[in-house]
Amino acid sequence: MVLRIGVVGTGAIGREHINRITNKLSGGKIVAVTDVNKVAAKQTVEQYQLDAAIYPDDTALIADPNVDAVVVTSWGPAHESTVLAAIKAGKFVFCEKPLATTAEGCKRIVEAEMKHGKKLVQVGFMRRYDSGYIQLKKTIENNEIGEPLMIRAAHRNPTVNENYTTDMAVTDTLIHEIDVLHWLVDDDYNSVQVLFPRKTKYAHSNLQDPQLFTIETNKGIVMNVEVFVNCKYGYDIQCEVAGEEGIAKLPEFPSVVVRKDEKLSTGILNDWKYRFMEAYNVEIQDFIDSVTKNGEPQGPTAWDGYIAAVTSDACVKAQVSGEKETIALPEAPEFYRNRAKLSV
Ligand code: NAI
Ligand code: ISE
Repeated sequence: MVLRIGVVGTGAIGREHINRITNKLSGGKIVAVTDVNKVAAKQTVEQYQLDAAIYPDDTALIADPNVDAVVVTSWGPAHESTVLAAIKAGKFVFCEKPLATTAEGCKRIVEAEMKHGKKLVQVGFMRRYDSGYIQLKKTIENNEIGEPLMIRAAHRNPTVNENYTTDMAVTDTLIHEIDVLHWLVDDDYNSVQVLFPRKTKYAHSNLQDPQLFTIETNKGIVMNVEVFVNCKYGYDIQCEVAGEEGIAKLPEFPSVVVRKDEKLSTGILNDWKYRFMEAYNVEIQDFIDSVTKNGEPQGPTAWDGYIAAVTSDACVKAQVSGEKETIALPEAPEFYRNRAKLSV
């Protein structure tokens, strides 16, 4: 069976996903697209030579009986209404982060999905599909470093545009660590505090950059996460877990090592697209396969999207207050318990 997919939002990552579904993966076909920017939608259909309908909006796309699943790659504030409409129509949804921009919005999605009675939604937390994070998780689960005590992580982008504000360090960037770090150590967060080091001269006036988040878990693991989005030198994702018996580190992205002119050098990527290319491929293939074979996606759930949003709200509150803020996570309903079963 081929999964017939409609894409809402044909911007940067929308096109990336369209390209991978059309030219790299199997079992999925783009049959419809829409974008508030009509020119972008038309250009995308032409660029990838798609045999796909172009709809004026998400409502019309979701109503198309040829659309089995919806990929939501529009701007964050537009996600909630599209996901809710897709659930109402009983269609599968792959939604890029954030699931919704507020915890209340995510909760509405969770409630709609539970009311529907079957899991339909997968959230684009692709790091759970990255081979480096998977190896790191296995190392921890196999007890190779003993009980995890501390994590040091960094999320660095070379630069961001003028629209990127201080809170987006949480809602747009840290959100990936928020999801992946608790998954890594199988624990829940309970507090967060934020420090603003000296501001880089490369950050524009609306942005405090870099930022340091100290997040604590129920078991007492302390996570120190740096977000630095004008680091200049490249796109760099770091994660080191210190345990009672040893230290485990996320592998570096492989790159040729050159010995030349009395120097040992290796490249660093400059874009998320390349760093997580394989993870996005595995993630979307898993969505297609699990939906077509098992009738429900098995990746990160709407509940994962919701608890990430609750955590993200606490982080933004801590940015403003400068205090240690509580992260009060609700208990997962039966519907979502053990629901994200990744087969990778
Ligand atoms: P973008 O700005 O390049 O593309 C977004 C597109 O959505 C634009 O073409 C815009 O016209 C369209 N759009 C906005 N509202 C719409 C609506 N109501 N209906 C239809 N189309 C609409 O943004 P980008 O970088 O592609 O990001 C899209 C989403 O993907 C964001 O939520 C972002 O956070 C997420 N993202 C996730 C990444 C990941 O690593 N998982 C990486 C980059 C983006
Ligand atoms: C972007 O939206 C993403 O989701 C990337 O994965 C992340 O690294 C980047 O910081 C965000 O702006």
